[in-house]
Amino acid sequence: GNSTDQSLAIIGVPFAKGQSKQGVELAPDLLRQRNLTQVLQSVDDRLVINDYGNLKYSVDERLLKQQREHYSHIRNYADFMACNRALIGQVQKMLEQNSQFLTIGGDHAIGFGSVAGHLQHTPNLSLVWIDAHADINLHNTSQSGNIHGMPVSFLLEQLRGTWQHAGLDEIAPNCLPKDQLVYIGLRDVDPYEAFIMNKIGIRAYAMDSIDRVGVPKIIEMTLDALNPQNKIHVSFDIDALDSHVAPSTGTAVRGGLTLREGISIVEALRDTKRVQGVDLVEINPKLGSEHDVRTTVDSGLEILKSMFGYRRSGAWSNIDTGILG
Ligand code: B3U
Ligand code: MN
Ligand code: MN
Repeated sequence: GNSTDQSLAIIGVPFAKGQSKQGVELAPDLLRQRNLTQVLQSVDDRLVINDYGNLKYSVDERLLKQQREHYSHIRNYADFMACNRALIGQVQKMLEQNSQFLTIGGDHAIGFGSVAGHLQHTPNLSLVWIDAHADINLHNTSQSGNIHGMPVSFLLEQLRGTWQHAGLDEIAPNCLPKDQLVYIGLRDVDPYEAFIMNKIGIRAYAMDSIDRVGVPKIIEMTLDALNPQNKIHVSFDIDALDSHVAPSTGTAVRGGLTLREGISIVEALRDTKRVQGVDLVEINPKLGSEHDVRTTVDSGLEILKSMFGYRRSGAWSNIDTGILG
């Protein structure tokens, strides 16, 4: 389409090697089965939606060598890098052809490639990471060895030096300054992660601050912190939501955002008209009962609807207003 058209690119990334539970790779196709495109289309009938299918990648000898020599203590480093390298290219291509993109995981390891690809296209970017977890471990602080707990450390200017053998300056030279990152929803942060965040001064609205001041104030502080000239990337881990509304996920944590709080937050971000990239990750259709899976997917779809234009108060911008005579 031409440049005045609003168009949304969708890419599925069925990557599950950032953690140890099978099933999270099934989410992109399950969301499609649940009519993702039609659901988003029903929210905004002027939006052109282009589904690019599921990402493919291949691991090469160079990455296997990096893994053997430097990162053998974390699981699946070579697969992680190969997948994210492909995703970085894919996101840039999608943004050349569309005004917005949506990445569907897969686990949150793909947050690296999705945001890094976005940064290569749009260097002046702000990132809102909505998650129960901070995902900011370094290769030498992670207790689990799971790389879905590390993607943010690959993105931040102040931390990428800790990945000195990963060739980040080649695959993703543009990185994120720490003052353009805001976390929302945290409630399961490792001690080393808390230390790192505190040390470099990262803005994080954990569940206790949400309890103290409420979601509207958290939204206000988030928007105040982000450069108003920047586009926004929203990386939404479904486990940010309370485990009652999102039970089918690898590391469900109780005491999370209600669905309404999640919707409020993404509505406010959407209303800035600056959201250019979105991730929805960590839905695992193999965990829990059939009812749990349905509940989780329904919650994910509600979040995406609000992200891409649904108004709970009703929309009347595109109707025949002559009806009342
Ligand atoms: N911080 C822990 C746990 C974790 C991170 N992300 C999820 N779980 N989903 C880790 O493994 O790094
Ligand atoms: Mn996460
Ligand atoms: Mn999480």
